[in-house]
Amino acid sequence: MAIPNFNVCHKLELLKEEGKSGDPKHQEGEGEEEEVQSYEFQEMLESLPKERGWRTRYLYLFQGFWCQSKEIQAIMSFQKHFKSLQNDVVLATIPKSGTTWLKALTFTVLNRHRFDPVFSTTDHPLLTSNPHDLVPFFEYKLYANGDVPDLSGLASPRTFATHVPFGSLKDSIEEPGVKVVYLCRNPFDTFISSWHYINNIKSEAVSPVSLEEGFDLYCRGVIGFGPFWEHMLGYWKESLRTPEKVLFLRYEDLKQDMESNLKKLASFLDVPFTEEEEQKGVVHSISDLCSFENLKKLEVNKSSKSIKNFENMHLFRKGEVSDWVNYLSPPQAERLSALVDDKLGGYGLTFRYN
Ligand code: PAP
Repeated sequence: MAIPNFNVCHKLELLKEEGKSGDPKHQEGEGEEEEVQSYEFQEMLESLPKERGWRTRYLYLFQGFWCQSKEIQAIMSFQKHFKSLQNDVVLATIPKSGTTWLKALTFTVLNRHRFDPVFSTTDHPLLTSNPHDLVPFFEYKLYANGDVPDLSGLASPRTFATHVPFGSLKDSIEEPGVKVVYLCRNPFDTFISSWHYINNIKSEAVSPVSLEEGFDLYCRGVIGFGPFWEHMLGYWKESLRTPEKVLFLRYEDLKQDMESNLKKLASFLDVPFTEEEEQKGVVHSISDLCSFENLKKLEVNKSSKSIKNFENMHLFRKGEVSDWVNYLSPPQAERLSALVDDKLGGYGLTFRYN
């Protein structure tokens, strides 16, 4: 199978409307490339509540979650133009909860008859492509920069990814048979992973976010695609309401028992492992191929960029559960713990921290 290649049909008319309504304004965006925007978009942006951003000057409260202006443009384009098809698969996460891992696993499970993970020593796409190249994000790849991609040539099941909360995704995936896999990670590790990542990738023009400042923003819900509790709850509730449509997985469970979670994933996607495959070691091979240790050491994950401006190497830091204990003070841990209990405790959404 060729690695997906997405042709751009046309630019979203919302963007880059130079000449349509006078001089277009420029996006603020400390550390980001300047981009020409329409007055309509700029006006809409200015009407939104905003807070200090983590790697751009501002985060805006859009459709009830915090995100950057470029993400808003892409999400609007996605919401307007994307048409789901039966059997589409959408991988959903809040950033730093194991997106890269989930992409690797899902791609390998769905394509295992083309690319045998048991004999994958040299020719499996994961060995030469970062998982983000194999399963594209709606908002960072397909619909980024006002692009409207031609997705008609993609083989079924088409597999996509997103960070948007369920409320902003649901209208786009109404087609029967569309499946969503959500990967959730405990908020403590997700915060620490986000804090490291953002300070690694942010441009020098943006002042670093200290641990204290980042922690306070996180606890107030101000993080990309947050508040984290609303993101998690949206998918959690939907997984309880329509378990055939939304599968809710946990990072910590994958760490502890990859094989049974891989079986759960394959069954949910209607491609369960056969007994013969299990005996042949397919499940085990997928787990090995997608492991943190294996992916981290690959050249493509050490030296390339799959998403503009983001070096792949920063996607593979430690890959552990409970690294947060090395960073958060006891009062910080207490504050976050109380917040998690308060926001999620009543819904039966619990986490393991070791
Ligand atoms: P993204 O949302 O920007 O795509 P995402 O992949 O969700 O990032 O998160 C990266 C985290 O997943 C990192 O966690 P850490 O900072 O605590 O180390 C990264 O190490 C971890 N990760 C990446 N690949 C794997 C993997 N194969 N197995 C386990 N963890 C992984």
